[in-house]
Amino acid sequence: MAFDVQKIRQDFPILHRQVNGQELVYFDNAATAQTPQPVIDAIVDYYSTTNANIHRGVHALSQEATEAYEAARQKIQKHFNAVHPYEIILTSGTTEAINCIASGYASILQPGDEVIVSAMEHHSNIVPWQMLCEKTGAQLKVLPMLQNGTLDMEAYAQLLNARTQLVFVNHVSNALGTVNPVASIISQAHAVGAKVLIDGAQATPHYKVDVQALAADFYVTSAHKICGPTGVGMLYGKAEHLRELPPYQGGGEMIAEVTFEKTTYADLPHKFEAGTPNIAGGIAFGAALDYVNSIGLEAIATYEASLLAYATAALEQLPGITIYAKDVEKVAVLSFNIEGLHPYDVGSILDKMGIAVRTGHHCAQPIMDYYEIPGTIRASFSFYNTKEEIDRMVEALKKAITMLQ
Ligand code: C6P
Repeated sequence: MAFDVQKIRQDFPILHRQVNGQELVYFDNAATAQTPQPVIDAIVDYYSTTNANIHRGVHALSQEATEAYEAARQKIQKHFNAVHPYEIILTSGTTEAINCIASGYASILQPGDEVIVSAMEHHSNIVPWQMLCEKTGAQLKVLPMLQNGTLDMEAYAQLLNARTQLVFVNHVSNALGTVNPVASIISQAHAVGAKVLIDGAQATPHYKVDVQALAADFYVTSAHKICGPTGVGMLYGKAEHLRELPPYQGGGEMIAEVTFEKTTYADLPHKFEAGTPNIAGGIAFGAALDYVNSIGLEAIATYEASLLAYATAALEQLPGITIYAKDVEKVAVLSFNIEGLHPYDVGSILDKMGIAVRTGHHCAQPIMDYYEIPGTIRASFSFYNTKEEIDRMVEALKKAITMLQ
């Protein structure tokens, strides 16, 4: 079936609104993707017909809500090919998923242990590990990046040793769009007995990820990057690793038995899911995966690659442009600067013309430090964007250059 972008756009109500008197061009998909009608319907439907607390009630609503929530967990499990549904912990997002693992290893790591974090991470995949190292006395080693926006895999091989306990790398860089060789990163880490957490926040909107094929120990993402709602995400962990870790938070539903002398914890996944979760969010996360699967992630990747090629060729014609990580394997993210112009000023002018891009360090300051720049302009595309919208951005950039230079 041909990829019909105009038909797909009909599913996204927000794409038909105006911003600053112009039809919206939404190129900030790496920050959060837009929400299609079936996902909005799933949320409205849940609150209209089913709203109740889960895992707690004997009454019909509670049981229906529990079934819908657990069905969503199973959809997520199948989508990412986890072995068991209980290997999927529903969190508030990528950030909480990473913090959950970092908090767990605080009681496992010892002084002298080493952990490796890549130079290309979002702050969410840096700061929790720094905090972990401060608590445990473990040492944080940085896997460096190269000028072309890829990771220095020779340096990685040198960094790995018998003291390495954990490695943290994103599957795709949010600031550059680079696709990292995570299967090789994982297998090399396993060869020295280290475990790997992959931050998949920017990969999962574009690729079908198979956690078993990757042999990932932990894989995390946020629903809102994949057309789902904000405030819900996934922590996948191999059951044996999750069982080894202590709970992240204490509270209702994560216990087996509570007395003042001793509390015992519930089995997976509940051990890591204290308190009332984002029930509607979890159900809508499942609906979002159904939605992207109904289009097909392969078809999405092919279409987005054509947008990236088109936009790269068009932007290259602009005077004074620098595109970061240009000739490497990438998702549809263009991070660039225009000589003499501050990214913020360019972003503000684009906004006046109804075009949403992100500017700044993109919560990945070490990348900006590496390139010695204050930030970039980032246009991140999704499968509902069009070449005509890219033309509009290019025209707007030409105007910005004239106005600001
Ligand atoms: N990046 C961006 O504009 P949360 O906020 O928990 O849903 O996701 C955090 C996060 C972690 N890792 C990566 C690779 C990410 O891209 C993000 C979110 C957005 O790039 C917002 S800062």
